[in-house]
Amino acid sequence: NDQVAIITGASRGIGKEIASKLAEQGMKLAIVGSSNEINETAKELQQKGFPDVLAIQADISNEDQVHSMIEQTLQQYNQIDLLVNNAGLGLFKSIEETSFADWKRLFEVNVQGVFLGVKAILPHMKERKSGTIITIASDVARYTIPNGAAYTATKYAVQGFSGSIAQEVREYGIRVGTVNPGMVDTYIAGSKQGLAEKKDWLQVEDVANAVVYMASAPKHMLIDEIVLHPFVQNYPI
Ligand code: NJP
Repeated sequence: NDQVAIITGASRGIGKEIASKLAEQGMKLAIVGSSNEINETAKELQQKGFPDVLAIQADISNEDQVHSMIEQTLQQYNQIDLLVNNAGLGLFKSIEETSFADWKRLFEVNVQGVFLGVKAILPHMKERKSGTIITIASDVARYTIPNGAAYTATKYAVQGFSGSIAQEVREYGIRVGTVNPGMVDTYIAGSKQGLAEKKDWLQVEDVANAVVYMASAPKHMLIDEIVLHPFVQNYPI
């Protein structure tokens, strides 16, 4: 398996586990995060026995940095087979507590970041007539939650974006899908991974396994959406 994957937001949480599971499949990796933590995560993965891990410190809401992230990966590996748009911010506040700055930052990272990544990678995938793009959206992209209006709006946005481009690029052999988890035990919105009260939530490997399943589907098969919840999650539809 000489395939190459870029995973955004891979310094911790779901993205880090996706990186680990894809490496176990034999994929070469470029892992992206906006802080220096990404370099530590790359070292950890290398120490686990995966030498082909390129750490890229980039903010996915910045167009130049996203271009550079794709270029650095191509320089290192010459090809990119899979883009996992995983980086995202959570915000769980009432609308009164949500500032316009909060709203804008959430859209910059969760929506603009996905747009920029897809725009930057498509020329390469189109040229090769192959590639897979998986976006981690959310189960909130199918319903609504109180104290999550801005977050929910960003996830509806990427769901719509992803569905539209899936149709545009299928003629190039490019597959596009979303993985939509419910509550996952991670660091989202200032939380900590491993807290006792989250032990029955989805675990990062549950989401990573879904990504591996989607990414490794045979060429004739398109899995366009996977939705997964913890059994304990009670949600309105
Ligand atoms: O989040 P967390 P999750 N540019 O906070 C990075 C979705 N989801 O694993 O930049 C580049 O543990 C950040 O690194 P750093 C969720 O919406 C989750 O839970 O250095 N990278 C870190 O590596 C999101 O789309 C739940 O701070 C940026 C990573 O992103 C995805 O799952 C439920 C960045 C975030 O790690 C992963 O979230 C659901 C930027 N501008 C959907 N900003 C859930 N946890 O319950 C942040 O339905 N990062």
